[in-house]
Amino acid sequence: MRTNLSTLATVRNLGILAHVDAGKTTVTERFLYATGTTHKRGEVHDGTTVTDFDPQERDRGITIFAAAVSCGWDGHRINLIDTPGHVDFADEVERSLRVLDGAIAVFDAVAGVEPQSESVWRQADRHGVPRIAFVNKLDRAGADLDRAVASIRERLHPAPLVVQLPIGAEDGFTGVVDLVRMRSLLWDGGGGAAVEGPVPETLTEEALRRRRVLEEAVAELHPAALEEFCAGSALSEQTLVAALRDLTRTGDGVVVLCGSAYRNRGIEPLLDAVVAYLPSPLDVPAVRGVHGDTEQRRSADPEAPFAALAFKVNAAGIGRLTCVRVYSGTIGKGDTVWDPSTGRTERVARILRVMADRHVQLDRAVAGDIVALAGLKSARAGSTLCDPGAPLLLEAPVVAEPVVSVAVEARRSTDTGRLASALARLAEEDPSLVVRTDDETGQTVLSGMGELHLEVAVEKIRRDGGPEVVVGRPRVAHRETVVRGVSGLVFRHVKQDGGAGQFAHVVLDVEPLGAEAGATGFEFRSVVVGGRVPQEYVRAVEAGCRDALAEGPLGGHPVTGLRVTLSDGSTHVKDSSEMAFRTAGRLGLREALRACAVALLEPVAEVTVTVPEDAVGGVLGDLAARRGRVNGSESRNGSAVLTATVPLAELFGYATRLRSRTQGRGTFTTRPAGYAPAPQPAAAR
Ligand SMILES: Nc1nc2c(ncn2[C@@H]2O[C@H](COP(=O)(O)OP(=O)(O)OP(=O)(O)O)[C@@H](O)[C@H]2O)c(=O)[nH]1
Ligand SMILES: [Mg+2]
Repeated sequence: MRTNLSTLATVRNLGILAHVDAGKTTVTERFLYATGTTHKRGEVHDGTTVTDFDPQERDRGITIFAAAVSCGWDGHRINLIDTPGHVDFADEVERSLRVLDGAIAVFDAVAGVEPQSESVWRQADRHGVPRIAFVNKLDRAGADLDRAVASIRERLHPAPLVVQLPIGAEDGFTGVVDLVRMRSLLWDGGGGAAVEGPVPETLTEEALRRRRVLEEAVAELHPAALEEFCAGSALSEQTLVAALRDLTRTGDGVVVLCGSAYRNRGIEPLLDAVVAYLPSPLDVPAVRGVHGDTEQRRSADPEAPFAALAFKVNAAGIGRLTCVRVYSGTIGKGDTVWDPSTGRTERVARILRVMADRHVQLDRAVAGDIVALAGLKSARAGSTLCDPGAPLLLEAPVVAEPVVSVAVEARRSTDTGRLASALARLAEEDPSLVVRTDDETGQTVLSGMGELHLEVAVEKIRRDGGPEVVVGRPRVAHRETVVRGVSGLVFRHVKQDGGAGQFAHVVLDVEPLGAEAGATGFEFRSVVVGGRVPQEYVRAVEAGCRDALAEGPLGGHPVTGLRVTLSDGSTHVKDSSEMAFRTAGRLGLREALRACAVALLEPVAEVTVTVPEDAVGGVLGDLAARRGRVNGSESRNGSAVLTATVPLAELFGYATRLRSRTQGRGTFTTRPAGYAPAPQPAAAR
């Protein structure tokens, strides 16, 4: 059976992105209900949603693991990834974005753009993922669509294109006017389907005015629309829809819809907008991969050789499932696939489509689809799977570097082996978790993106029937940086005592990368003249320098924020080799760093605290005690919103502290804000 391309045009792979608690999981749940995929509406607070299926997600009421589900709407297949909003799980979002063609960004109509909405928005920008916006929770007291849209315009995108006008507000929010079709949609209290009708008379004038605003905004951005607008000073529905689709796909505009997922209002038009505006796999650029030194592009063609990217592995539960996005070709049950990073061939035992709580077995999956494969033993999140006859390596998602670590140990020494395998399984499912053994103490150290991330990981071991674990105090990952460099450091690596010798001579300059300590990254350049050091040896010196960055002179922390210049060097006719120059680079930079002034850096976070006005004083005092620097405060609906930069090391336990200080009325969110100089006492911790 051939899949023709028109079938692919009806596929939408999309993610739901937002700040914590904006309502992503609730939107997902309502999509499944509206499309008839489920027959009961699950609730986050009851622990009954489809995508928050993990017991910890149900207990904590938050999404931890991105979950893919599939549903059908208006002749289209929608593969949907519900992502976590908490910053500790940003890596799940990153991997999901890598395989998505489009996204819905969800906003809380009271809070507008929140810190993590901004972070995920930038993440989606980096991946070039087209988006539409859904302003949720219009039923809440204090909800305000216009204000939320203003915050989108101010902080995320200059051209939000609002295509609906709410009918009623807060508790009385009952429907929307569709400004594209100029019809009203009303929902009853029972969660039934939308009832369509004419625009209510009381809203006609306002709806016409807003339609006009929309037309003008679209005409300004879209040449064909502008032409029609200039000719007749209006836009037809057809032109408007086509232009909105184009603007969404180019990212020049963002369609904004609104509703209340909880009350099941605004869901069908959101599904319609997904179908109308977000791209199909055919509309996105061909994926890039490499084979050897050659770059290849594969478009979403079912007839091309098979290539897919694994973005998630679920190792626990019934059998190991690998979630993949198929980029090209077709895969059938029983086929073998090749993983170029391990060089292994594996057999696909089953292909599954995840439909809410049940799995539908498929005989095959084609380019553009997102499915789960059973039977793969070694593929990991980030692995490429391809046709053994047409090898290709797709670019793997970037894994964030862990910033927090804890020492873990089995309570009973007889459980050490079991703990090791439980940890290995965790790291396999979540590439942002790193397990290593501390060279000095011999302890097993688990590192991740934050306190919650590690807490969830350790709890998962227990829940999966693993051994009892003793967990040490969390520690942050320090870095070292150069504050004053050296120039003209001469290093000779010479071993010429008989047999094959080694000779490499390098002269290195080291300087800080940024004006302020806290700049991260590493730059390397060579200014050697006259070919005194051949290109391949220059590359070897760079590789050696990178090796040396792993351990700084202060406390063996990774070194960042420096530029190394190879200014001179020489070779020996017989005894020079890439290996010798790599060694010279490593040992030379190590020596140079000892001669530099080096400072310790610690990770810092930008913290946004929302508290009742009467608690501000205490919260500010507490932030100061935590070495926090307050950057701003504003008041929003009777609450104070404080932003501060605080060292991550001082944030351990902050959630509990804030809760008790504010009788549970305070909330806070964090996002990574790079590194800052650490004071000496912190260095000693
Ligand atoms: N009033 C109101 N509450 C809502 C609405 N949508 C969701 N909620 C509630 O807001 C809370 C958070 O909703 P979730 O759907 O879990 O939010 P989320 O974005 O998935 O959260 P994370 O996955 O933890 O980032 C839950 O208690 C929901 O019931 C809405 O439209 N109106
Ligand atoms: Mg969620």
